[in-house]
Amino acid sequence: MKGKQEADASTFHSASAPDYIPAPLLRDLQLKRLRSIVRLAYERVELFRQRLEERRIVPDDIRRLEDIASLPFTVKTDLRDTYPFGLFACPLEEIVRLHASSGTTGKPIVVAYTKEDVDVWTNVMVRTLASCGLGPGDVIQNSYGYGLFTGGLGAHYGAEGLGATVIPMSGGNTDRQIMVMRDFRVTAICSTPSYFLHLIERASELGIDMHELPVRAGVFGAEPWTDSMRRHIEAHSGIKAYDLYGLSEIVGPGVACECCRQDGLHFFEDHFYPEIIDPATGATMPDGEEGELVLTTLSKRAMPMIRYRTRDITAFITSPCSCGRTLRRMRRVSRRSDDMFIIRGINVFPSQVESALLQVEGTLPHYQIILTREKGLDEMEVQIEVTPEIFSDKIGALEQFEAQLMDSLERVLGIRVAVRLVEPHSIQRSEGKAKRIIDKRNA
Ligand code: DLL
Repeated sequence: MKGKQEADASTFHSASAPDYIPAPLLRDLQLKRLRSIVRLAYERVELFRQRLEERRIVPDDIRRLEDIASLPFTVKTDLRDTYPFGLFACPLEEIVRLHASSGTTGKPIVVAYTKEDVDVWTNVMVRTLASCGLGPGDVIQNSYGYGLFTGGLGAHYGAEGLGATVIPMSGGNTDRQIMVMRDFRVTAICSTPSYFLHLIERASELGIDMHELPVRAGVFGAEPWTDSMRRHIEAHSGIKAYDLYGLSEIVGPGVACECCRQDGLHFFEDHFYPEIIDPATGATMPDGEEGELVLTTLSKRAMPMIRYRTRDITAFITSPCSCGRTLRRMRRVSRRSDDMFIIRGINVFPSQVESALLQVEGTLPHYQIILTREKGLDEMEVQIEVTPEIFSDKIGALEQFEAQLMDSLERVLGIRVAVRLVEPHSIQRSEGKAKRIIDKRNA
């Protein structure tokens, strides 16, 4: 086992070998798998066959990887419209697991796995944890929720496959999480970044300094978070905080993950083919430019996804990574095209608010954005917790601090919005994905 900050490129598990595959071999493998998955979807999924027929395309037309651009997109409503099992490419007899994601409105989307699909998922999660410097001997506390959400079981199978010791905590019961972390000598934790923040905070209330514990790595994802949030987490816990990305429709966690360099997330490209498109036109973006991430599963049998529009906004990093992995990287997903809201004609993303707030010393990374409508006009208020020292300051000093935050927000957003300082702990903590926006406009 390594010391607290010692994960490095030399720490990787043998299952990580495909991470270093030479590019031409990877392209050959991807093309072979793409052709086979397109054929499977064409033969077994009615919606996909219809869409290819409308375009007069047959699976054999896919001869080069670039031909993927001729295939139709799949979108979230396709999953809702075919609820629950309409996009399955296998009979139920071959399906060993179902997960579902509730989303914000209406029916959940349902996803399915064959035994082989679960093996692929385990493989990418083993590689994920290995790329965060973990291996046998590590004690991994898994605080992602177990259940229909893919986080819990995804990380669980990965940790077991890696040969680490896994503690299946699930989310919630915060005091017990901290006791386990200390008493079981946990070396790594998997959770949403917002839940880990809550753990740090609660540990300190209980008189436990995370710096003193053996925990040295966190594998965080399932929600957008910024580099400022990473710095806060690392400074207040002494761990290295890695970013893990995934979504139910594609596999769950394990689509892409950071390595020891913490500079972009490597896609597990042997199983998922990424593209970046212009969300308005659907055209492929020039390499390195920001756009919507589109993913194709190259090996999933139960529910192949062809050109799935994730709504997540990112860009490819074009330079090779100094860790030696040949897998392409993307910048961290800081926002979704559909969590943007418009205030007085200006497009705002929660991640912009987060980075503007955390630039100011004395803020805590707990905030909420409240949207209201008064006399037909949209108003936005940002509530942010501040340190007890700031909060107990004189009124004049508080007003000055508020103004400082408003200035910082104005610099980033281009509009002046209301800020309300609130006491530590007044914003509700999440056990899973944090709720950043309270939209009361249509209430
Ligand atoms: O959140 C799977 C997951 C579990 C990923 C645990 C990582 C760790 P869904 O509930 O289907 O699946 O939500 C997927 O969450 O499209 C993104 O918008 C967002 N998301 C996931 N990971 C990240 C991340 C899981 N690292 C949706 N950064 C995705 C930013 C993320 N957003």
